[in-house]
Amino acid sequence: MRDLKVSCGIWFLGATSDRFVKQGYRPDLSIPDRFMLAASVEGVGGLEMHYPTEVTDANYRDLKSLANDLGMEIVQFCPHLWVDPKFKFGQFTNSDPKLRQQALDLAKRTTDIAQHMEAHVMVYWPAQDGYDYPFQIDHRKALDWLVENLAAWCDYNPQQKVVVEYKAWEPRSRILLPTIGHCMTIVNEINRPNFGVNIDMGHAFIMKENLAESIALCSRYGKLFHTHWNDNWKLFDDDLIVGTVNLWETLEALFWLDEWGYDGWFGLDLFPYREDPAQVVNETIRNLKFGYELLDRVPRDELRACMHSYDAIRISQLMRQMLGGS
Ligand SMILES: [Mn+2]
Repeated sequence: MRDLKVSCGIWFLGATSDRFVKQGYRPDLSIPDRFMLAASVEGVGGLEMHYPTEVTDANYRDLKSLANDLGMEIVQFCPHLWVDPKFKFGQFTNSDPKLRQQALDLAKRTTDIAQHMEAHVMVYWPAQDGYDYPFQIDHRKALDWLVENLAAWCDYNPQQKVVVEYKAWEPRSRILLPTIGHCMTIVNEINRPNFGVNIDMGHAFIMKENLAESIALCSRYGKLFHTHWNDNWKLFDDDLIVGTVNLWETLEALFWLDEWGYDGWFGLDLFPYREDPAQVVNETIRNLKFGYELLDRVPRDELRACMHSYDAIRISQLMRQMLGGS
Protein backbone atom coordinates (compact mmCIF):
# COMPACT_ATOMS: atom_id res chain seq x y z
CA MET A 1 0.00 0.00 0.00
CA ARG A 2 1.20 3.44 -0.93
CA ASP A 3 2.30 5.66 1.95
CA LEU A 4 0.68 9.08 1.57
CA LYS A 5 1.03 12.15 3.75
CA VAL A 6 -2.62 12.74 4.66
CA SER A 7 -3.94 15.66 6.69
CA CYS A 8 -7.51 16.13 7.88
CA GLY A 9 -9.53 19.34 8.23
CA ILE A 10 -11.03 19.66 11.71
CA TRP A 11 -13.89 21.94 10.59
CA PHE A 12 -16.10 19.07 9.43
CA LEU A 13 -15.57 16.79 12.43
CA GLY A 14 -18.07 18.60 14.65
CA ALA A 15 -21.64 19.63 13.81
CA THR A 16 -22.04 20.33 10.07
CA SER A 17 -24.87 22.72 9.27
CA ASP A 18 -26.51 23.58 5.98
CA ARG A 19 -28.99 26.38 5.14
CA PHE A 20 -31.89 24.32 6.42
CA VAL A 21 -30.57 22.33 9.37
CA LYS A 22 -28.71 25.16 11.05
CA GLN A 23 -27.86 23.28 14.23
CA GLY A 24 -26.18 20.56 12.18
CA TYR A 25 -26.95 16.90 11.76
CA ARG A 26 -25.04 15.68 14.81
CA PRO A 27 -23.81 17.06 18.14
CA ASP A 28 -20.79 19.37 18.00
CA LEU A 29 -17.36 18.32 19.28
CA SER A 30 -14.78 20.33 21.20
CA ILE A 31 -11.56 21.16 19.33
CA PRO A 32 -9.40 18.76 21.41
CA ASP A 33 -11.97 16.01 20.74
CA ARG A 34 -11.74 16.76 17.01
CA PHE A 35 -7.93 16.45 17.15
CA MET A 36 -8.30 13.07 18.86
CA LEU A 37 -10.98 11.89 16.45
CA ALA A 38 -8.83 12.74 13.41
CA ALA A 39 -5.78 11.09 14.96
CA SER A 40 -7.80 7.93 15.63
CA VAL A 41 -8.23 7.29 11.90
CA GLU A 42 -5.48 5.13 10.41
CA GLY A 43 -3.35 7.03 7.92
CA VAL A 44 -3.99 10.56 9.20
CA GLY A 45 -0.66 12.26 9.97
CA GLY A 46 -1.63 15.95 10.01
CA LEU A 47 -4.36 18.42 10.89
CA GLU A 48 -5.79 21.52 9.19
CA MET A 49 -7.52 24.35 11.05
CA HIS A 50 -8.46 28.04 11.32
CA TYR A 51 -7.57 30.98 13.56
CA PRO A 52 -9.09 32.67 15.63
CA THR A 53 -12.16 30.44 15.64
CA GLU A 54 -11.10 26.83 16.14
CA VAL A 55 -7.64 27.82 17.36
CA THR A 56 -7.58 30.93 19.60
CA ASP A 57 -5.02 33.02 21.45
CA ALA A 58 -6.10 31.19 24.61
CA ASN A 59 -5.76 27.59 23.36
CA TYR A 60 -3.05 27.46 20.69
CA ARG A 61 -0.20 26.38 22.98
CA ASP A 62 -2.25 23.56 24.49
CA LEU A 63 -3.45 22.46 21.04
CA LYS A 64 0.10 22.34 19.70
CA SER A 65 1.10 20.16 22.66
CA LEU A 66 -1.89 17.91 22.06
CA ALA A 67 -0.98 17.58 18.37
CA ASN A 68 2.57 16.65 19.37
CA ASP A 69 1.30 14.06 21.85
CA LEU A 70 -0.90 12.57 19.12
CA GLY A 71 1.96 12.56 16.60
CA MET A 72 0.06 14.98 14.35
CA GLU A 73 1.73 17.70 12.28
CA ILE A 74 -0.07 21.01 11.76
CA VAL A 75 -0.36 21.15 7.98
CA GLN A 76 -2.72 24.01 7.19
CA PHE A 77 -3.28 27.03 9.43
CA CYS A 78 -5.60 29.60 7.98
CA PRO A 79 -6.91 33.08 8.87
CA HIS A 80 -10.67 32.63 9.21
CA LEU A 81 -11.57 35.92 7.54
CA TRP A 82 -14.82 34.92 5.86
CA VAL A 83 -16.76 33.98 9.01
CA ASP A 84 -16.62 37.51 10.42
CA PRO A 85 -19.70 39.50 9.24
CA LYS A 86 -17.65 42.71 9.13
CA PHE A 87 -15.93 41.30 6.03
CA LYS A 88 -19.23 40.55 4.29
CA PHE A 89 -18.32 42.82 1.33
CA GLY A 90 -14.67 41.83 1.16
CA GLN A 91 -11.53 40.89 3.07
CA PHE A 92 -8.37 41.99 1.26
CA THR A 93 -10.46 43.78 -1.41
CA ASN A 94 -12.84 45.65 0.87
CA SER A 95 -13.25 49.26 -0.33
CA ASP A 96 -12.90 50.45 3.30
CA PRO A 97 -9.15 50.85 3.98
CA LYS A 98 -9.66 50.21 7.71
CA LEU A 99 -11.28 46.84 7.00
CA ARG A 100 -8.56 45.91 4.48
CA GLN A 101 -5.98 46.70 7.16
CA GLN A 102 -7.87 44.60 9.72
CA ALA A 103 -7.90 41.67 7.29
CA LEU A 104 -4.14 41.99 6.75
CA ASP A 105 -3.56 42.32 10.51
CA LEU A 106 -5.48 39.10 11.11
CA ALA A 107 -3.42 37.35 8.42
CA LYS A 108 -0.20 38.58 10.08
CA ARG A 109 -1.34 37.47 13.53
CA THR A 110 -2.21 34.07 12.00
CA THR A 111 1.34 33.93 10.62
CA ASP A 112 2.84 34.48 14.09
CA ILE A 113 0.82 31.61 15.52
CA ALA A 114 1.38 29.42 12.43
CA GLN A 115 5.10 29.70 13.15
CA HIS A 116 4.57 28.46 16.72
CA MET A 117 2.37 25.64 15.36
CA GLU A 118 5.09 24.77 12.78
CA ALA A 119 2.35 24.87 10.12
CA HIS A 120 3.32 23.91 6.56
CA VAL A 121 0.98 26.29 4.72
CA MET A 122 -1.44 29.14 5.38
CA VAL A 123 -4.38 29.33 3.00
CA TYR A 124 -5.80 32.47 1.46
CA TRP A 125 -9.34 31.63 0.36
CA PRO A 126 -10.91 34.74 -1.28
CA ALA A 127 -14.44 33.73 -0.07
CA GLN A 128 -15.94 37.21 0.61
CA ASP A 129 -13.56 38.84 -1.90
CA GLY A 130 -16.07 38.76 -4.70
CA TYR A 131 -19.51 40.08 -5.61
CA ASP A 132 -23.16 39.16 -6.05
CA TYR A 133 -24.34 41.75 -8.60
CA PRO A 134 -23.12 43.45 -11.78
CA PHE A 135 -21.55 46.87 -11.05
CA GLN A 136 -21.12 45.90 -7.38
CA ILE A 137 -17.32 46.16 -7.18
CA ASP A 138 -14.55 48.20 -8.78
CA HIS A 139 -12.77 45.39 -10.63
CA ARG A 140 -9.70 47.53 -11.31
CA LYS A 141 -9.19 48.50 -7.67
CA ALA A 142 -10.12 45.04 -6.37
CA LEU A 143 -7.16 43.48 -8.18
CA ASP A 144 -4.85 46.27 -6.96
CA TRP A 145 -5.87 45.67 -3.34
CA LEU A 146 -5.69 41.90 -3.71
CA VAL A 147 -2.13 41.93 -5.05
CA GLU A 148 -1.02 44.59 -2.55
CA ASN A 149 -2.31 42.67 0.49
CA LEU A 150 -1.20 39.23 -0.65
CA ALA A 151 2.33 40.55 -1.31
CA ALA A 152 2.39 42.29 2.08
CA TRP A 153 1.26 39.11 3.81
CA CYS A 154 3.91 36.98 2.04
CA ASP A 155 6.64 39.50 2.90
CA TYR A 156 5.65 39.64 6.57
CA ASN A 157 7.39 36.29 7.14
CA PRO A 158 9.08 34.75 4.08
CA GLN A 159 9.63 31.50 6.03
CA GLN A 160 5.88 30.81 6.12
CA LYS A 161 4.18 29.61 2.95
CA VAL A 162 0.94 31.19 1.75
CA VAL A 163 -1.25 29.38 -0.79
CA VAL A 164 -4.26 30.61 -2.75
CA GLU A 165 -7.18 28.20 -2.74
CA TYR A 166 -9.44 29.08 -5.63
CA LYS A 167 -13.18 28.56 -5.82
CA ALA A 168 -15.66 30.22 -8.17
CA TRP A 169 -18.71 30.76 -5.92
CA GLU A 170 -20.11 30.29 -2.40
CA PRO A 171 -20.36 32.23 -0.15
CA ARG A 172 -20.39 35.06 -2.76
CA SER A 173 -22.25 34.53 -6.04
CA ARG A 174 -18.89 35.09 -7.73
CA ILE A 175 -15.51 34.92 -5.97
CA LEU A 176 -12.31 36.50 -7.29
CA LEU A 177 -9.62 34.15 -8.71
CA PRO A 178 -12.11 31.40 -9.72
CA THR A 179 -9.76 29.19 -11.76
CA ILE A 180 -6.20 27.89 -11.84
CA GLY A 181 -5.49 30.37 -14.67
CA HIS A 182 -6.59 33.37 -12.61
CA CYS A 183 -4.50 32.11 -9.69
CA MET A 184 -1.34 31.54 -11.70
CA THR A 185 -1.54 34.99 -13.24
CA ILE A 186 -1.59 36.58 -9.78
CA VAL A 187 0.89 34.12 -8.25
CA ASN A 188 3.40 34.79 -11.03
CA GLU A 189 2.85 38.55 -10.79
CA ILE A 190 3.48 38.55 -7.03
CA ASN A 191 6.41 36.16 -7.60
CA ARG A 192 7.43 35.35 -4.04
CA PRO A 193 9.13 32.01 -3.22
CA ASN A 194 6.73 31.47 -0.29
CA PHE A 195 3.59 32.07 -2.39
CA GLY A 196 1.84 29.24 -4.24
CA VAL A 197 -1.42 27.41 -4.82
CA ASN A 198 -3.62 24.87 -3.08
CA ILE A 199 -5.67 22.99 -5.68
CA ASP A 200 -8.96 21.88 -4.11
CA MET A 201 -10.11 19.28 -6.62
CA GLY A 202 -13.79 19.93 -5.93
CA HIS A 203 -13.29 23.63 -6.67
CA ALA A 204 -11.57 22.70 -9.93
CA PHE A 205 -14.42 20.32 -10.82
CA ILE A 206 -17.17 22.96 -10.46
CA MET A 207 -15.32 25.05 -13.07
CA LYS A 208 -15.12 21.96 -15.34
CA GLU A 209 -11.33 21.96 -15.07
CA ASN A 210 -9.54 18.69 -15.74
CA LEU A 211 -7.24 18.16 -12.75
CA ALA A 212 -4.31 16.83 -14.79
CA GLU A 213 -4.30 20.11 -16.74
CA SER A 214 -4.66 22.31 -13.63
CA ILE A 215 -1.83 20.41 -11.92
CA ALA A 216 0.35 20.92 -15.00
CA LEU A 217 -0.14 24.68 -15.16
CA CYS A 218 0.66 25.05 -11.47
CA SER A 219 3.53 22.55 -11.32
CA ARG A 220 5.18 24.07 -14.40
CA TYR A 221 6.06 27.05 -12.18
CA GLY A 222 6.78 24.97 -9.06
CA LYS A 223 3.76 26.47 -7.32
CA LEU A 224 1.71 23.44 -6.25
CA PHE A 225 2.35 23.65 -2.50
CA HIS A 226 -0.77 21.83 -1.26
CA THR A 227 -3.82 19.84 -2.39
CA HIS A 228 -7.36 19.36 -1.07
CA TRP A 229 -9.24 16.15 -1.82
CA ASN A 230 -12.98 15.46 -2.15
CA ASP A 231 -15.51 14.81 -4.93
CA ASN A 232 -18.73 16.34 -6.29
CA TRP A 233 -21.22 16.28 -9.19
CA LYS A 234 -19.62 19.36 -10.84
CA LEU A 235 -22.62 21.48 -9.86
CA PHE A 236 -21.77 22.40 -6.27
CA ASP A 237 -18.91 21.92 -3.79
CA ASP A 238 -20.43 18.75 -2.29
CA ASP A 239 -17.18 17.61 -0.61
CA LEU A 240 -18.03 13.92 -1.02
CA ILE A 241 -15.78 10.88 -0.49
CA VAL A 242 -12.88 10.95 -2.99
CA GLY A 243 -13.32 8.91 -6.15
CA THR A 244 -17.02 8.13 -5.75
CA VAL A 245 -18.23 10.33 -8.63
CA ASN A 246 -15.28 11.39 -10.81
CA LEU A 247 -13.09 8.31 -10.66
CA TRP A 248 -11.10 8.71 -13.89
CA GLU A 249 -10.23 12.36 -13.40
CA THR A 250 -9.10 11.47 -9.88
CA LEU A 251 -6.90 8.63 -11.14
CA GLU A 252 -5.37 10.82 -13.83
CA ALA A 253 -4.62 13.45 -11.16
CA LEU A 254 -2.89 10.87 -8.94
CA PHE A 255 -0.86 9.71 -11.96
CA TRP A 256 0.26 13.25 -12.78
CA LEU A 257 1.16 14.12 -9.20
CA ASP A 258 3.64 11.23 -9.41
CA GLU A 259 4.92 12.40 -12.77
CA TRP A 260 5.54 15.91 -11.40
CA GLY A 261 7.13 14.52 -8.22
CA TYR A 262 4.57 16.11 -5.89
CA ASP A 263 5.79 15.56 -2.32
CA GLY A 264 3.20 17.67 -0.49
CA TRP A 265 0.29 16.64 1.68
CA PHE A 266 -3.05 15.19 0.65
CA GLY A 267 -5.42 17.41 2.66
CA LEU A 268 -8.91 16.03 3.19
CA ASP A 269 -11.50 18.78 2.77
CA LEU A 270 -14.72 16.80 3.13
CA PHE A 271 -18.10 17.83 4.48
CA PRO A 272 -20.20 14.83 5.54
CA TYR A 273 -23.57 16.10 6.73
CA ARG A 274 -25.20 12.75 7.39
CA GLU A 275 -22.35 10.25 7.51
CA ASP A 276 -19.98 9.56 10.38
CA PRO A 277 -16.99 11.85 9.71
CA ALA A 278 -14.31 9.38 10.87
CA GLN A 279 -15.69 6.76 8.47
CA VAL A 280 -15.76 9.27 5.61
CA VAL A 281 -12.11 10.18 6.30
CA ASN A 282 -11.21 6.49 6.44
CA GLU A 283 -13.00 5.78 3.14
CA THR A 284 -11.28 8.69 1.44
CA ILE A 285 -7.82 7.54 2.53
CA ARG A 286 -8.59 4.00 1.37
CA ASN A 287 -9.84 5.29 -1.99
CA LEU A 288 -6.71 7.42 -2.50
CA LYS A 289 -4.46 4.45 -1.81
CA PHE A 290 -6.68 2.18 -3.91
CA GLY A 291 -6.39 4.71 -6.71
CA TYR A 292 -2.63 4.16 -6.78
CA GLU A 293 -3.25 0.39 -6.67
CA LEU A 294 -5.45 0.70 -9.77
CA LEU A 295 -2.78 2.74 -11.56
CA ASP A 296 -0.16 0.14 -10.64
CA ARG A 297 -2.10 -2.54 -12.54
CA VAL A 298 -0.89 -0.95 -15.77
CA PRO A 299 2.75 -0.27 -16.68
CA ARG A 300 3.34 3.48 -16.48
CA ASP A 301 5.41 3.33 -19.66
CA GLU A 302 2.38 2.02 -21.55
CA LEU A 303 0.32 4.98 -20.35
CA ARG A 304 3.11 7.36 -21.29
CA ALA A 305 3.37 5.73 -24.74
CA CYS A 306 -0.36 6.34 -25.31
CA MET A 307 0.25 10.06 -24.81
CA HIS A 308 2.47 10.00 -27.89
CA SER A 309 0.41 7.65 -30.07
CA TYR A 310 -2.96 9.20 -29.02
CA ASP A 311 -4.32 5.64 -29.20
CA ALA A 312 -7.74 5.95 -27.54
CA ILE A 313 -8.53 2.26 -28.13
CA ARG A 314 -5.40 1.21 -26.25
CA ILE A 315 -6.19 3.75 -23.53
CA SER A 316 -9.67 2.26 -23.12
CA GLN A 317 -8.12 -1.23 -22.82
CA LEU A 318 -5.65 -0.05 -20.17
CA MET A 319 -8.42 1.67 -18.22
CA ARG A 320 -10.43 -1.58 -18.26
CA GLN A 321 -7.31 -3.41 -17.11
CA MET A 322 -7.07 -1.03 -14.15
CA LEU A 323 -10.57 -2.11 -13.12
CA GLY A 324 -9.68 -5.80 -13.41
CA GLY A 325 -11.25 -6.38 -16.84
CA SER A 326 -9.54 -8.03 -19.79
MN1 LIG B 1 -10.57 23.15 0.33
